[in-house]
Formats: sequence, structure tokens, C-alpha cells
Amino acid sequence: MSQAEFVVVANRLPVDRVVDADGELSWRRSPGGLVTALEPVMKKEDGAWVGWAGGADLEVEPFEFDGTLLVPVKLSAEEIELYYEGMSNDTFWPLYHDVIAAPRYRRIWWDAYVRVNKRFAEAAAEAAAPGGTVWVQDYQLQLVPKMLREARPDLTIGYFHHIPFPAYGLYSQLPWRKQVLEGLLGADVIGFQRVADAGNFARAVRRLFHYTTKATGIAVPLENGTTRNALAKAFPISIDASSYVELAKDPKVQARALEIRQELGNPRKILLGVDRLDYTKGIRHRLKAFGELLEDGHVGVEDVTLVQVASPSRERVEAYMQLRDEIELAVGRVNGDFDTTGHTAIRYLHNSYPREEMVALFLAADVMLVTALRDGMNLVAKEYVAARIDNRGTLVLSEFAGAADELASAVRINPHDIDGMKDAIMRAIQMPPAEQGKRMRALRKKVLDSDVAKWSESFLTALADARTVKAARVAR
Ligand code: GDG
Repeated sequence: MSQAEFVVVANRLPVDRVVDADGELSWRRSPGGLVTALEPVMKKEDGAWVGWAGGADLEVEPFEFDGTLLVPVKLSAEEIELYYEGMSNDTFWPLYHDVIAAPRYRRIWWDAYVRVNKRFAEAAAEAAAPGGTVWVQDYQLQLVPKMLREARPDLTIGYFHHIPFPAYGLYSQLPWRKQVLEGLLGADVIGFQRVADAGNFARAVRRLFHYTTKATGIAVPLENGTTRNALAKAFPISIDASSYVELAKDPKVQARALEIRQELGNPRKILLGVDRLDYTKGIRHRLKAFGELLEDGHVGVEDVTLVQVASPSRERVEAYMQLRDEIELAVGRVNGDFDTTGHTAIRYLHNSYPREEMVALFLAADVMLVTALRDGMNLVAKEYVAARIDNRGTLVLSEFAGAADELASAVRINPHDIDGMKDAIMRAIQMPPAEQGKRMRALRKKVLDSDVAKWSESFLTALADARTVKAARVAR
């Protein structure tokens, strides 16, 4: 296998496996944000991407796709259950999102997590050229940086954490809290969404290892008695904003937006929520607030409709099954109480849609509700803003989403404060066009100026700087 100067390591490969009616296998580029973010970099760098191909026990040899070498990592059905659904999605995910759901600490999950991280690290070590650069993605692979550094000290290693890093009081619950920090500290650059996440990480390192930290630098001791610098810093992720602008300009998408309004019975105002069906997104809190506004008579179904897209997610994890039941019960209650034959209170869509349909929904919506209880960034907030080429519409944004750091002109809410959320929703519904325009222009400037290309560029520049420092150290 040829080796690459630049290697991305992520839980999933950037492609989905499709089997057609004749049983013929092919690969299709997956629609995810990370794939879009890294596409230009991968093309420029002649890179490789190490990841799971989806599915159990798939034996797939490395192959070329769109100029990138894809290196599949095999997972057994048991490993998917223990490493992915268990340790990643039922331990790290709830713990790192402020224990909104109770994390479960199971030793057999951890053992599988270590084993699978090792396999990813070995595949990356094999794929990377001497002196190359490796960029590890997200919480499923927190041990990879250290494992990789031990196997290949010549490499420059970056890691980006897409989800929050919790305060020490919560993080310290983790039975393997030291091993995870050591794993992450194997990287030269450790990127977070918010300044607060990088701060929480540095504090955990100080508490558990007593290493010296200075601004964004952490002095990691080496065996020879000296230290090396690991950079732990915020690099807020973004979207490919211009692709949303293009879609929003498309007459077909605009016509579809009008059609959506008509299909809903032309309510005066449309509210929209778009989320993976996840307990971090605050969907129940949102439904509660909207249900109370109907109950109080502040809004009526002829006037206002809430469209909630809840795309299916992690359906084999118990907490997600339970959440789905709770949400569907709440939607059924509100609709049962308030629907008329011609109008619905909540149009609930448990489904995934093509990007064009999402943008049509953004254009149809007067108010976008992002009410996450905790969220690394929340790209939906940025997508809504990018799509509003008419400078209209209002973004209601939780201060617990990373996006709140940048999107200061949104109507900010604390989703735990139901009365506060109700007031904010009413304010958004009644906001005069001039104020909408003023806020939206400020939001759009922010999102269009800092798009995802800037994000990857700034991370990779930090990584290149680390590489230069390393080269100088070796030369000495
Ligand atoms: C994690 C972090 C961080 C959703 N439904 C459909 C659909 N989507 C798209 C959205 C958006 C993406 O999925 C979701 O991204 P978010 O950022 O909102 O949330 P997570 O999935 O939790 O992502 C998060 C992110 O990583 C990146 O670092 O921002 O905080 O939790 O792009 O539009 N897309 C389509 N159909 C759907 O039905 N096409």
C-alpha cells in the first residue's frame, strides 16, 4: 500500500456502501459535514482516510475514491455494540453532554474501545508516510493520538473534538479519566469547539497530572526530563456556507419553500426545528414551550405551525428508543388537543431528507428553534443563517450550543427556563422585519466570513506550525 503525507482518521469513512437491486456493490460519497469540510484538503494533499466502512465484519481492501485512498477498518458485530453503541454513544456521549442522560460505565465496553482504538491507530501508522501528518477526529478515537505517537514518533498528530468537553466535576466520574487524557495528549494540536471546552480540558490535565499549562499550551513531560508543547485550543467548526447560498438561490428550492407553506395551510408564521433525534437537542423542552403557548392562547394553530424534523439516530441505544417514545407521546398530545381538521400544531417528521428539501424548509421557516441542552457547535443554526439570502427570519439559539459564542445576534435562550423560552419564541414570532434584517445581516456576515474552509485551514496551519517546531527539535 502506498503511504500518504496526510491522513484523516475518523470513526466512519467518507463513503456509504450501496448495494443495488442486482446485488452490485458500490460506494457513494456520504453527505456529512466533515466530508465536505475535508474534501478540498484531501484533494490537494493526495491524502488517505482511515475509517469504518459501516456494517459488521466487512472485509474490504483499501481502495481509491475521488482521488483519496480509503482504508477500511473492520468491526465485528460485537465491537459495534461494545465500542460504538456502548462506550462511544452510551458512555462518552452522555458524560460529555453534561450527563443529560446517565452515562453507563461498563468495563467490557472500555476493553473493546481500547482494542478498536488500537486497530485504528495501527491502520493509520501503516497509511502515513515518514514525517507525515495525521488528523484524528472525535470522541470515538480519543486513545489514537497516544497510540499513534508511540508507534510513529516521526508523525505530526492533530485531534479535533466535535462535542463538548465537560467540567472537571463531571469528567472525573469517568473510571478511565487518566487514560483518556493521556490518549488525547498524544496529539500535538488538540482542537475544541469552544474556548470553554479547551479550558475544561486543560483544567482536567492540571488536576490529574499537575502539568503546567500556559494560555493554550500544555507542557507534556518527556522521558528525557524535558517537555514538549501540546496546543489545546478552540477551532469552532463551520459549514460550507456558499453551497447553502447557492441552494437558496435555486428557483426550484424557492418554489418548494412556497409549496411547503401551502401544504401547511399557509399559517402566518412557521417555526422549525431540525435535529437528529437526540436527548442533547432539547426537543422535549421545545415541545413543552410550544404546547404551553397554545394552551395559554398566545398562539393558535391557524396562525402558527411548528415543523419538527427529527432524523432517526442511534436507534439501537435504549436511551434513544425511550426519547423517541417520549417525543412522540408529547407530539400526539399537543396535536390531539389543538389540531383542527384543516390545521396542525406540530408537523412531526421522523425522517431524513435531501439537502435541497432542508434548504426549502429553512426558507419556509420564519423562526428557527435551536434549543440544545448541550451541543458542541450545532451546524443547523449556521445552515439556517446561510440559507436566509433574503435577510429575513429569526434564529432562536440556546446558549448551551457552541454556536452561541459566535452568533451573538440570535435571540438567546436558556432551554431549561421554559417561561424564558416561551417569551423568546413570542418575541421571534412578533419581530418586526427591520429588526429581523438587522440581526440576520450580522449573523450572515459571521457565518459567511468563517466557513468550514477557514476552519480546516486554521487547524492545519496550527498543525503545520507544530511540525516545524518538531523538525527544529530533531535537527538540534
Ligand atoms: C456533531 C456535534 C457539531 C439533520 N437532519 C437531516 C440533515 N441533518 C444535518 C444538519 C446538519 C447535521 O445533520 C447535524 O449537525 P449538528 O451540528 O446540528 O449536530 P450533530 O449531528 O450532533 O453533530 C455538533 C457537529 O458534530 C460538527 O462538529 O456541530 O455539536 O454534536 O448538517 O443539516 N441533513 C439532511 N437531511 C436531514 O434530514 N440532508
